[in-house]
Amino acid sequence: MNRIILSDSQRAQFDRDGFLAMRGLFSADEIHDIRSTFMAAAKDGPVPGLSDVPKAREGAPAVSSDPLSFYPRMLSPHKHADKPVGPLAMRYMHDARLRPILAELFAEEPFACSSMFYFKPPGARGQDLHQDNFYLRVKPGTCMAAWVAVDDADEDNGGMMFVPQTAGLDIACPEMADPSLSFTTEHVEPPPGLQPQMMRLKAGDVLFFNGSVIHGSTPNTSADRFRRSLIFHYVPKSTVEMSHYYEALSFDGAKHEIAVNMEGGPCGATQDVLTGQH
Ligand SMILES: O=C(O)CCC(=O)C(=O)O
Repeated sequence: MNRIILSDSQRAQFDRDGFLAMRGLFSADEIHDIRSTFMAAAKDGPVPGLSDVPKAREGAPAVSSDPLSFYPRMLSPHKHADKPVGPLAMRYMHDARLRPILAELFAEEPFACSSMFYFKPPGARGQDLHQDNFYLRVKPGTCMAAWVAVDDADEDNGGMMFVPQTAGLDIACPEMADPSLSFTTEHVEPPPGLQPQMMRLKAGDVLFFNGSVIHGSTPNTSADRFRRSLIFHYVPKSTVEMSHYYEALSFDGAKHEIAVNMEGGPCGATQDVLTGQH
């Protein structure tokens, strides 16, 4: 496939690290629209069928003091055509600026398969280091995220961390995450000698990363800065199997049947074959 978007150095960075920040892809007006539409959806707290309220766990903050109890992430907003977030998420998931970048990174046509929105208010826990293809279970190859910064994101408000040079790693069986720091339960330890690095992003930047890269986010320790993000996942057209939680849509909106991956996964035969949604 011809290179049409990425420079040689961007391509080399993605090939080495498995992640790449494309700066200023979305305008301030677009980000304002995304932010205000999701904030309006969340104004009365969790929305049944859309919000993913963290489960009570030993060591996690009490519901009454957990900012994520009021502002949990929203899963698959693009499937909610009856709410303003639905058409908005569907439109950006199929945005014409994302497709050629994804096509170049996959070296083939991308299919969209998931959307999420993270509010991450001040005081919220982060998401411990993990690999996305543990959840999406794409085979062969891997998935790709397009992570849209809806606020400036850095070390103070729970920015994104990536472990360089993990683009080609196998999917590991995770350890248990610290519930006081992470609202998810998985932790993947970086290989010896490799350290997570914080990305500094501006609202409107888009991070692309593949499903093997070890990444996560820190707690939001700021006093008053939300760290919102609109996140999409894609699979290459040649995908044969993936988790039953997802369905593939081409950029023209057509649905494509992909078989369910029923293998035991990296934790062995005892792992629930239907690993939870990302
Ligand atoms: O936005 C975050 O805090 C974490 C998101 C993430 O790790 C992911 O989408 O895979």
